[in-house]
Amino acid sequence: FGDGPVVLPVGGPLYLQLKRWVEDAIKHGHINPGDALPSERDLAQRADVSRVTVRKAVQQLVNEGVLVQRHGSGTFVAPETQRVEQSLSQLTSFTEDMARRGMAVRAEWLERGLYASSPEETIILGLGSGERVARISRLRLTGDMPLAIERASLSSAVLPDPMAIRDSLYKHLDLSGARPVRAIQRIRAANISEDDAHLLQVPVGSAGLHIERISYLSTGRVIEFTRSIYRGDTYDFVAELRLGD
Ligand code: 16G
Repeated sequence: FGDGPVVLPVGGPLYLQLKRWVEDAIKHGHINPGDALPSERDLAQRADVSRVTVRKAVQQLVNEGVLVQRHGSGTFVAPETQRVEQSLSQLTSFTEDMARRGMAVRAEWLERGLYASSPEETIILGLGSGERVARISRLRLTGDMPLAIERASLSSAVLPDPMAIRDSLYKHLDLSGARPVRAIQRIRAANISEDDAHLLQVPVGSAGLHIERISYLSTGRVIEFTRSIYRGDTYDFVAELRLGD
């Protein structure tokens, strides 16, 4: 951001002028993804505006995802996100997909245990009366970057001890001879809700992909019902199409 005076573009309220100045500096490559923003006091002095004006401009840019705030270390130009290509033609797990790309995976557990099932889970998973459901919800990350939130439900008959899963659900199922062999996946556009946006570190209401996967064992039994929110700024889902008969 240099250290000279900040010359604001003219027109409109001061905070919008400052906001535009920051946007232009990024657009013209004067500042780069990952660069730190000068302190509020410094910017206010250099642009000859109040700190309240700086705070308002910065807040809007944070809400729009142009800047990111990290507790204790300041405000930065948002890093450019690398997009991930995900094939839609193969039944793979998140861990396998990331390993193939050489990306490190990590999970933060949001929920894990056995619960009384909801009517929807009972129907989709074909649960017997009184049969409990195993729920595992995770924030899935590569390094520090959150990619998706996955909320999976499975019958407690196939997953009696959800606490025993170490990292990969499919690996765990594989070891117990219950790896799904087929799945139906439905993808829909969604605006990311406030709670999920917070976890995914994206602005509230930004574009996401809502994905529902119902997967089956070779016996035809439904084994998994998972609802996920993937970041729209990160994922491309790709399928190969062939001319039909
Ligand atoms: C994928 C699946 C999810 C499955 C998970 C298992 C989608 C949208 N979702 O992320 O349904 O539960 O893989 O991954 O593709 P894991 O074996 O790494 O836990």
